[in-house]
Amino acid sequence: RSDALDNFYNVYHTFDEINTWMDTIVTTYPSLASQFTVTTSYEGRKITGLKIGSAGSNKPAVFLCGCEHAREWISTAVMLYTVGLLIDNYGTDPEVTDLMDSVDYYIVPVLNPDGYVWSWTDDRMWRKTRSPNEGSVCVGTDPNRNWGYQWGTGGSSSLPCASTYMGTEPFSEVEVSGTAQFLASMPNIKVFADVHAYSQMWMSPWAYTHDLPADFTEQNRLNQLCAEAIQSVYGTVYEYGTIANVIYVASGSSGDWTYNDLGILYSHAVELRDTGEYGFLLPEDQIEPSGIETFEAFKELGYAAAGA
Ligand code: PAY
Ligand code: ZN
Repeated sequence: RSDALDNFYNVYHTFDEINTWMDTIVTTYPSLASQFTVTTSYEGRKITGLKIGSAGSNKPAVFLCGCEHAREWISTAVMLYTVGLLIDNYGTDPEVTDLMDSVDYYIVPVLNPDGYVWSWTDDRMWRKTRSPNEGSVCVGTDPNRNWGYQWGTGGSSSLPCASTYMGTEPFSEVEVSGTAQFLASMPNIKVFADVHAYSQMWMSPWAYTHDLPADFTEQNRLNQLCAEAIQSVYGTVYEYGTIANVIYVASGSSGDWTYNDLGILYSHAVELRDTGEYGFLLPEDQIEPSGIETFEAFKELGYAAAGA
């Protein structure tokens, strides 16, 4: 890592700081980076991301997002780190250069900005959105139980106070419906990864059932490549397989919908470091190794998109 923004990447950042950083990236690297808008949150915040890649039209694309769950700060830090590594290595590292010539990365640092801001200002352990629930004092829906495929069929709660509250109906959360619409409008997206923390797992559908999808062999081939790519850097061990089989049944999660409804074969749920020692409170000195090791897996996703 080389550039002047270096120190920026090794600390956690507020939502405002991230937005300012995105502006800086776009103005500093206009040929490699542009900003896009996904949708708007319940409290009116813009959900945006950076499209990273060299010029070229109709390129296949990888979509990566962090902090669908507010407290999982390392996932956002890794999104920022990934942008830094892609840009830094363009023109110097032949692999990354080739990759950015053939693939675009759509990187959304914070998918749930209302929750993310709340986790900075009021409750570090907040997970859900911040939309009110009628008839309840409890706020928020679990956005990763709110996607529309097999919604409410297991591993989610119908109680508004639960941390896995599924919402009143599929896509009740504007962050989720807006992201789904954005993805549906982007046919070039061949690979999807919803990045969470923690547990060190690289997963694919299904989340709603223990049954294996028809494409499991091919999907798990990429899961394994990603897990091995990560392990090759510092030895960090990732489990891999389907979401239901590796972690637990979770209906209404993002990857089931992107796979089933959009036909994105390579739809992933990723759990970053650690395995529970620090959990959501991962120290900042683990941002850099997390960023560097995860980047190796994100390269594999790029190759998969290029070949898909
Ligand atoms: O699709 O990633 C998925 C489902 C599994 C995750 C979920 O519950 O949404 C796993 C948890 C997460 O990242 O939110 C794991 C963490 C440690 C938790 O809060 O239980
Ligand atoms: Zn999560």
